Amino acid sequence: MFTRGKAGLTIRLSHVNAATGEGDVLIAAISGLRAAVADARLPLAVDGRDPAESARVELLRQLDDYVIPRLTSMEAPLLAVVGGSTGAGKSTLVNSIVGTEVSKPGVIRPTTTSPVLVHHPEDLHWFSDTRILPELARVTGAPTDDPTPGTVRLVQSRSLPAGMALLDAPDIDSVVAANRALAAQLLSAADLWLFVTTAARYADAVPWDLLRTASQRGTAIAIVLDRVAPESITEIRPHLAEMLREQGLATAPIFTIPETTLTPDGRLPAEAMARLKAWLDALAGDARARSVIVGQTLKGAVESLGGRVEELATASVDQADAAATLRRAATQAYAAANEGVQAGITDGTLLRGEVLARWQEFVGTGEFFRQVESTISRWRDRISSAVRGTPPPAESLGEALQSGVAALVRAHGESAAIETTRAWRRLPGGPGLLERDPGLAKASPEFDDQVSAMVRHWQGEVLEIVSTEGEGRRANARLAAYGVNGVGLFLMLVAFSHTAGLTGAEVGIAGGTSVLAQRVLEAIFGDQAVRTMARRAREKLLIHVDELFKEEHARYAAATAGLSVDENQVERLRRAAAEVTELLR
Ligand SMILES: Nc1nc2c(ncn2[C@@H]2O[C@H](COP(=O)(O)OP(=O)(O)OP(=O)(O)O)[C@@H](O)[C@H]2O)c(=O)[nH]1
Ligand SMILES: [Mg+2]
Repeated sequence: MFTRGKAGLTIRLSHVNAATGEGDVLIAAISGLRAAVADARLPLAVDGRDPAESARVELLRQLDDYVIPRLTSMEAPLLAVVGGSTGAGKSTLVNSIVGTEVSKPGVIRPTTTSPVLVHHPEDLHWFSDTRILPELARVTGAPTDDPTPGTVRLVQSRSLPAGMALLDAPDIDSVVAANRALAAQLLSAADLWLFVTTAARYADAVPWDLLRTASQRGTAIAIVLDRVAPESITEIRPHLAEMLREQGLATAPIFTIPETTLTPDGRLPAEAMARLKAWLDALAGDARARSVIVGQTLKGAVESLGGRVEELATASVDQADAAATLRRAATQAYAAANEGVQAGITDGTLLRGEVLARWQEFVGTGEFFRQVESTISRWRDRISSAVRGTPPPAESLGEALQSGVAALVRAHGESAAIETTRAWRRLPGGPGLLERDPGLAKASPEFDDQVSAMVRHWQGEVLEIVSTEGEGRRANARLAAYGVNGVGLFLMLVAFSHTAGLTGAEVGIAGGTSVLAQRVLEAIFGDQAVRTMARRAREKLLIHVDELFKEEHARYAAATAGLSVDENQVERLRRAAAEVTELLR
């Protein structure tokens, strides 16, 4: 359907739906592109996201409103959309061309809020269904003063030929945002823009932004310079022509309509719009000329797809990068938490404070330390009685260890959440995610309980290590004497006891603690076995901590993944665009 000729690319309109299937291939490729664009998500509020999202929506609309319907029905009438600033006289112009009041002109700005599409009665079927502008409901009948948002009014008129329709659009630079958006949508659905501006407004910025875009997309444009005082025509027209040239629109015809008194029924006198009318009549009477215009605009729109989709792909890359950076921040925070716990259980921290106090209670006074070497039986008795549960110290020591370990894990879990939040506040897209899920600012509500349960479970495992190691050994008898629970506590202490990090008197006492506990264990199991058991106890704890942190960490990964920023989005967009551009070669 696109062939390379002397004049570069031309569209052979008649072949689009021909049996060759050439057109169908392009339609299929563009439909694939549409799906990729529709599925694309830009959920993270990073720089440039908002314009990229607007461009995505606009692209999707143009595909639905224009490119796909036009490709699938090249024989549909040419749609000329009359656009421009409010009060430029668009509705007046449309009424004047048609010869009846099809659209209400007005003094209150903006007047036209929903579009009016004028067509020949024979062309009704082209516009009554949702082939183009599927989002707008069709209404018919005489124009009313009541606003009818979300509709397009269909008006039949025999003053237009079959094969050409005219649409009166709301203003493009409206104070009403919905009007503006609708006008832009309508213009991107046009085969031809009839751009109405006035002597007073022709240099305004908004229309030129739109004209520039249209120029880049190769849209067919004709300019109507309305309401020019006859004496300034010679000044304004060349200036406007120069501006058009600068924007690559040198070929756009300019129709000047001098300021006149309107006829009593509000229409432009015939002589004022004679040139425009003649041009439109010529177009209306010449199916080939119309198809050239349709072909030009369609070709421009199709050729613009590659670049526009690439912009969306680039914005998607930014999204993926931002999501990866956010995820990395969480990963780092939880890695630090794991390291923190690991350091905390080996640097002796756990043997401070409460644990130390309970240990002292457990083993009694300094006398105990002095006597222990020689009177092992005495202190064995002491421990066995403690383990049988009557005196509280063993339990208290177990609890102190439990809450010490739990506090350590909690502190690092909490600070990983806080650290991740702090990082996310500064990172692109992060604040939005935190707003959406305020729970991310802290550890999960279940975390506290999970930590307690995990530590209890681990203490059970330590007892298992002790009883497994004791099985079938001579040690078994001694183990029975001290009790598995008591020996388990000793093992926990040894697992946590390194003097690094302790200061002053604590070193002596904690050092003594571990030495004493270690001696007892070695007496039961032998020194090599004690080292292995202590390592296994530590490892098991660290594995459980890691599992818990993984769950905590997963919330942040889920927050970024839950946005459905699909990893393949970039590739899918680029592949779909490449399929279309391939066909244009
Ligand atoms: N004297 C004179 N008045 C005009 C001319 N064109 C439009 N008007 C008046 O200017 C006002 C605005 O004209 P409309 O046709 O409603 O303008 P519009 O561009 O459709 O405006 P919106 O629908 O708000 O975008 C109306 O009161 C018209 O009667 C003209 O060429 N000469
Ligand atoms: Mg109007």
